[in-house]
Amino acid sequence: MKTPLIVLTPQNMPMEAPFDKPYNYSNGYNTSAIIKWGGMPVIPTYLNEEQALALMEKADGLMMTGGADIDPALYGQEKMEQCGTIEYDRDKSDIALLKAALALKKPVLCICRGCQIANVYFGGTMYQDLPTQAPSEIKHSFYEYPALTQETTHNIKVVPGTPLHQLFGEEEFGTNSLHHQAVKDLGKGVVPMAYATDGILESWYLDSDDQWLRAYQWHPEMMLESPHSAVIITDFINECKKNMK
Ligand SMILES: [Mn+2]
Repeated sequence: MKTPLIVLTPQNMPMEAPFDKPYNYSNGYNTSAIIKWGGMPVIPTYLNEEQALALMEKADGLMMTGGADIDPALYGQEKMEQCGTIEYDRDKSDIALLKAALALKKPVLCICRGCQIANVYFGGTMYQDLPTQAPSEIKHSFYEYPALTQETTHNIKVVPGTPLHQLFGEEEFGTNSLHHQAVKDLGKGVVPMAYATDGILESWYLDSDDQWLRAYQWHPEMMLESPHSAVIITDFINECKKNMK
């Protein structure tokens, strides 16, 4: 059976002496979800463009994972006080991996921060902080454990005719929600697939005939028992398998 190699955008954890090189890691939900639904996760360190291209040549797909806020300078804004800590090296590495995947036409699954940085890469902008810039009755930053892994926080409305709608045939379903930022202006080719009931973008896909890219603001990989997660992540893994030699 074919098992596609899926590169996960990594995080680096700074360490102190004597282990003074950073640890390279990814959240265990990312690796568990990829393994559960038939892929082989690969976690690199931060990569420059040349290294990212060399790695993606050997891989079958890219998963842009969750994490810290994105540098607002990347979408032409000053950093607000409510914006979180920026991991500049991670921004550079994430963009290098995304560029490489796009150059090689490898399928890309974007989760949370991944959904945001890919939109910024295509020229879009962000709400730096939803509570101050787009107040709503929905609590998008619902981090309560263990609820976040299995329970739904808010509903999303699926845009008819989009790939997400075709996957389920449902117009509305519940998701978890672990974000205080969100997509504001759409980048070039970014097509909405779902909105939260307060109008915040929760999913989009790239308008392209030859590039598969799906983005989700929620965390399907954390909802390991959810039938929706099974379908969303299997959809990505199946796309990666199609491109295997
Ligand atoms: Mn949300």
